[in-house]
Amino acid sequence: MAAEQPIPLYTNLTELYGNLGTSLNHALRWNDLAEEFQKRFGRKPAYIARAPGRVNLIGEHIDYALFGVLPAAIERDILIACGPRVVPTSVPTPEPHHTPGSVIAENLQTKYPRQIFVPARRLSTAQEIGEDRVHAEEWHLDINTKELRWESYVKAGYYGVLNHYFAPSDLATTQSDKLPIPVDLLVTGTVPAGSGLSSSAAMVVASTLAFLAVNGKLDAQSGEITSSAVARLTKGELVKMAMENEKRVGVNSGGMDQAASVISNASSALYITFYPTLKATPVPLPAGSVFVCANSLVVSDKAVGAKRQYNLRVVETLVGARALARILGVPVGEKERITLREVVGRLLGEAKGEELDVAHLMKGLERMGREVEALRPKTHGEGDEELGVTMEEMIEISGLPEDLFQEVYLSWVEVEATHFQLYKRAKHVYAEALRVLQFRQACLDAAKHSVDGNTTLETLGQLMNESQTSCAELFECSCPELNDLTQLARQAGAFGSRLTGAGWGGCTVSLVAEDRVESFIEQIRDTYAPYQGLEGEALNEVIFATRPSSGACVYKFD
Ligand code: NG1
Ligand code: MG
Repeated sequence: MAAEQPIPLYTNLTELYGNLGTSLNHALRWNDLAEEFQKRFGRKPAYIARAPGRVNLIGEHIDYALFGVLPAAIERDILIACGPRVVPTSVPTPEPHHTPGSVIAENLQTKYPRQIFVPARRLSTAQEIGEDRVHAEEWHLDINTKELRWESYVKAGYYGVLNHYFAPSDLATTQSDKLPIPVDLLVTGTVPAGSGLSSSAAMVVASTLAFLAVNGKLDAQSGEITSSAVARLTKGELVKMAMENEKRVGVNSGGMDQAASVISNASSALYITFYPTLKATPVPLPAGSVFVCANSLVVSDKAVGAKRQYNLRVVETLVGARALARILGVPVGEKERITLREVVGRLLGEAKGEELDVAHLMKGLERMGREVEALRPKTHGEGDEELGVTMEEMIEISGLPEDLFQEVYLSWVEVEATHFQLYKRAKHVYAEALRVLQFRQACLDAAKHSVDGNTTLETLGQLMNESQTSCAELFECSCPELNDLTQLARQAGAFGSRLTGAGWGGCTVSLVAEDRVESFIEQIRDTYAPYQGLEGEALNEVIFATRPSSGACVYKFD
């Protein structure tokens, strides 16, 4: 299975470029980065880690409810060149960058200034272990979750490597092999930030890989290295680490982006499921179809918006799941944060650790589309329903006493709202989860030639359009520019068009017939006001056809 494969670690550039399946352009970027690293740090890098961004074809805001999603990695990626820093052994006054594990991080983009950071030991927040609240020691890096800073994602990747591979108690040791080494690194990237193409996950995955590699945690056992070595860590393990790491930046995200960035291959999209465990299977895309990304140019600031947007949705969908479980008589542990996926599973008698087959799941999702009506807020007057429910009403619907509700649903996440939408969010999630399965089925049928090409594209397009409407009206994660851009895309001949990623700005994805891509792009250029007058590279920066790309990898210099 894809998630059990090892992370590719290349030692041969021709092989690397072959597997990336791309052009000279890529080779030039890798070369330039290595040369620039040498210029800045005085020696060749030891490794370059690569992680791609992704486009989500369908399945928005359902990964954290543990439903399957359908993204593909894109060719745009983050590259991190890194190498161990040689530290003078005896200096009269040691500087921060002489300390074990210290990092000098630079970015090729000048708007992202150089950073130096040093991990420290500290007591972690109290954790419950059995009956006791204990304070464990951990490696710590200061991450500012209040504002968007480029180095936060580098630190997030490093965090997990430090805490998984180095014991904080060893900070007092004199045995240098037990300590993380001082590292220089240089970042470059072509995934636009805040655009829904997951530059954040690409940064975190690349950073995790870079720190693993430079600390010698990725190499195969000696003797195993051939032309393309086999690393010890599996793709699934890296996804888990990158997911934990990304949460350090303050967004309680699901695992779609990290999984897509790590596991994808160059010829297909991925159907990724998270329940009962992470699984990814390739989905062939129909011949003659192209997915075009167009950036609305509204930047969605995750760090600032999380409390009122993303994290709020996470809480609303979780509380909605508990409320539904209660209404439907589905058993839930007192402190359990049951997800919408588990509610439908348990309702249909799915045992723990088992997985319903697709046909059953689809039936269950259709049923949930009806059951969810029980969550519709009671109205006292016109417009009430739109408001949702208050905190007090929400606690009552959950059936938990207030202190327990606070502990289970609010103590670990920051949200800011006076009203909560359990009904609309759950309704979106169940319908969107069903659309993902229908989309996947249509792709599989087309691959078996049991349906003609154009009918498939129309079916896929319609599912994408329904997804957009649901994101706009029920999940309320669209914005006027995204609504406008998807509408213009349909007028320009797309079979379907929707926002991709978290929304509230960022990119749309449109399904376009291969032979119409050029005219499609031109028409959007002429009709979407912020694109007017753009040509050549400037136009290609904001609207471009994507090709599925291969997942994250590392190149090792000799
Ligand atoms: P973006 O913001 O596009 O990277 C986010 C989450 C995903 C998923 C989508 C919505 C992160 C890292 N990722 O993606 O897990 O929930 O929103 O489908 O926040
Ligand atoms: Mg992101």
